[in-house]
Amino acid sequence: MARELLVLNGPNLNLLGTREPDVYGADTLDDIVAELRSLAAERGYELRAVQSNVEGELVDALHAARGEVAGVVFNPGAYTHTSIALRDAISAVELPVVETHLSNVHAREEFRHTSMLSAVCLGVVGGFGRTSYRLALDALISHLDGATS
Ligand code: CA2
Repeated sequence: MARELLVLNGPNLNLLGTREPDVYGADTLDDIVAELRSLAAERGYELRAVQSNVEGELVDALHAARGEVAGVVFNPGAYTHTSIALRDAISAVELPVVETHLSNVHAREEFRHTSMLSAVCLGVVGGFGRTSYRLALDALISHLDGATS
């Protein structure tokens, strides 16, 4: 298996850094991906990054990742709370996926408290802004490299 990882982002995350900085921070998605790329490189992994506002394109990106990458850091955006299609895709591709959120969804509206995806993910990280992505990447690589702590 290639030492490559996918960072996948869902709807509206292309707007990061341009609106609602109080909720989602001031960094752009490009800033976040650039930092993750360099952290991944330090640990011997290449990163590919995909963002889409279209549910089916996120499904396609997961399918395309199968056999090509070792794992996925995935912020599914609002599809977290609604998408059985993404849940089925995550199950189907049999890749370790870390569900990742900038905000603490449990401290927000009730409709954000449910995730369709968490049960088929390796784990969930949220509430730490861009640090959530760093923590998710670290956890994914530690899992892949067989770290025990
Ligand atoms: O906290 C997260 O990362 C979320 O996945 C973000 C989603 C939200 O629907 C989830 O409940 C939690 C929303 C992403 C919207 O991104 C924006 C970025 C900048 C400006 C406006 C929206």
